[in-house]
Amino acid sequence: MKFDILTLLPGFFDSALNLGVIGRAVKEGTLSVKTHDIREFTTDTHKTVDDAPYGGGAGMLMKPAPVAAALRSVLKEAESGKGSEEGLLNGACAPVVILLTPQGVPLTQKIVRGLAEKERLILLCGRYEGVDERIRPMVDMEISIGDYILTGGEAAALILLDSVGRLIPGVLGCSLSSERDSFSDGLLEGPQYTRPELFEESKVPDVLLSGDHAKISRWRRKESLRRTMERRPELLKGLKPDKEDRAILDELRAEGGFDDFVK
Ligand code: 4G4
Repeated sequence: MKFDILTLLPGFFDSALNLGVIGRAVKEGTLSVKTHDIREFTTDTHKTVDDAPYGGGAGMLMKPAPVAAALRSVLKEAESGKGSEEGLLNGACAPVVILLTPQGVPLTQKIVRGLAEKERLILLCGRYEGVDERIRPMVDMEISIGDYILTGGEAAALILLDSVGRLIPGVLGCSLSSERDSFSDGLLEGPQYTRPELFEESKVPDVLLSGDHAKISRWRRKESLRRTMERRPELLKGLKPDKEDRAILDELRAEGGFDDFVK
């Protein structure tokens, strides 16, 4: 999977792309990430990337021309096949251009899964008060990482890259761990424990030490459902409970407090 990041702050990504699971995947070549400095696509002597909004008002906007030139440069390279395995003419799928913006579609694990199927993502990061409206038709999707404002799209792009990158085969050590975690089935993870067995008067639940794997699985499922009911009851709307889930949900209801959730 290849990521191209269009930004005014390429240095923003230096540490994140060299550390941890993503850093290793980049070093091994499982993920390829290239930053492109939008300022390098200016044509004036002062390398101007921002300007005041027409109609007046506070703040500045990103000028459209450097953004458009940066985008076209990356798209042209993708078409020629450089930086991807074969190039567009040899059957590769077209890169998806994504603008990170508070006005975008809210990012979910479902969207993350869809993006992980693409072979190339181009992430456009806005600064100042945002980008000129005429850039919008040049992007395929607008994505928001949540209902809050950042000083730029870079932090949002990193979150998108991290969430998509970890689903690419070979990025996580164990291929099962991305399927097993929170949201793979739309539920929250229950409590988890590691050594020691006793930590500051608090003991690991006996069932986890029992060696009875059927019992452990059922306990984990119950705690996952309990935590989801307590913290994110709206997530249970998407649950398709099997017979065992129904039995567990009945138990949780009997234990009290959750009458409103799930039929
Ligand atoms: C584009 C338009 C994304 C980019 C406006 C980006 C929050 C998110 C930006 C802006 C961002 C998000 C300056 C508001 C950069 N803030 N929630 N800031 N702003 O995904």
